[in-house]
Amino acid sequence: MRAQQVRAGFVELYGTEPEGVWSAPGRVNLIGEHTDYNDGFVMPFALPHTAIAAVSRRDDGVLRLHSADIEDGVAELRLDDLVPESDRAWTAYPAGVVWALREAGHAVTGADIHLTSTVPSGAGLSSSAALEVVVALALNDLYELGLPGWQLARLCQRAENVYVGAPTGIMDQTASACCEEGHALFLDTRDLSQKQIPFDLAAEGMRLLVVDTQVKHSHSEGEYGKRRAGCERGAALLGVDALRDIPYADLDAALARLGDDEEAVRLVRHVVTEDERVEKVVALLEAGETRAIGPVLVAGHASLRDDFRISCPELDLVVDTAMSAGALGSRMTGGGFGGSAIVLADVADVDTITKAVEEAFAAAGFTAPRVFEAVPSPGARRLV
Ligand code: GAF
Repeated sequence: MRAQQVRAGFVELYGTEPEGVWSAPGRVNLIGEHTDYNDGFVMPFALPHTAIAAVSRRDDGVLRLHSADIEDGVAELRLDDLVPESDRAWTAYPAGVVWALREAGHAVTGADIHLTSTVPSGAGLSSSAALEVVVALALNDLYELGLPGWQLARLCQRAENVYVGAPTGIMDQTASACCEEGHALFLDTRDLSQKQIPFDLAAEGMRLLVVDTQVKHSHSEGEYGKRRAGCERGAALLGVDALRDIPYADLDAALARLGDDEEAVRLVRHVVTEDERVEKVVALLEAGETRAIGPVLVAGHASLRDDFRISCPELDLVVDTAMSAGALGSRMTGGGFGGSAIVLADVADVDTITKAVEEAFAAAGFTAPRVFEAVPSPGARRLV
């Protein structure tokens, strides 16, 4: 249905049928936060919310972009004029992907693109990665580049890091490109090796809720970059390439070596324990002990709040309220400083927990949160 609407929108705008229609999802991260730029482990799954793009090739070096979600005309850009960090609008994401493909030597000669997205923006659910990946997949298919999902993810990350100017890791793009329906993706961000872990909560009488606090965040602002630089500094102090290289068993010794460098101690402790938590969650899910991941999620939140210091009052309120109202587990998800939290709960407790969170937000004078159920959905694919 949405695919047909986007196709019709393309015809209205550009006067011809698109060559195809593609979709790419946003994601929610179950566990493994701020580990991806430390070469560590993550475990996202795809949301049913997607970016959908109708696309055709051009051969005249022109890129035309239009979003059904934004009141604006068609942006027309010359490929030879694409310059990193020159665009602060949404168009930087698709244009950055075209730039990254060409920079990597792929003969992309232009495109007409019309898109729309249901991934909430600024909610920590990877709306930018969905935009990037849908365009990358469409051009990969149309220009017959033959790039696998993980390689498209790398190019999209380069678009975001260099063209957009946001120093993010590889998790979101890989999730959007590679996740599978009914599964969470256990990803080693060092070599991008992947394992699809069956994650069917409905079959076990549980639900995973996403609570969008409506506190908007942006990765091109300073705090994300500061954490990343702090982690790199910690790795350098410990003489390793990345914090991934500190085994959990050696954590105490590593922290002792950092002495009274409180900042480095906190960042290193979060990353090393978070990698351990991802491995723990994988082991529990593979053993069929889904309910037991709850306390691991809560421990992850405490680490992000107290050591990494990227939570905010709204996220903490979701976690505290949900746990008091009977949730099995809860934590902030994504980059932090706002965005969303997840709540794992038995079906029977979902309404009580949702109501408790909504009432707690109202009592605190916060903007009402948006609560929805997250079902592990398909990764990027061609629709038409
Ligand atoms: C954001 C980034 F884009 C990811 O790369 C990752 O670092 C995440 O924050 C934190 O885990 O979504």
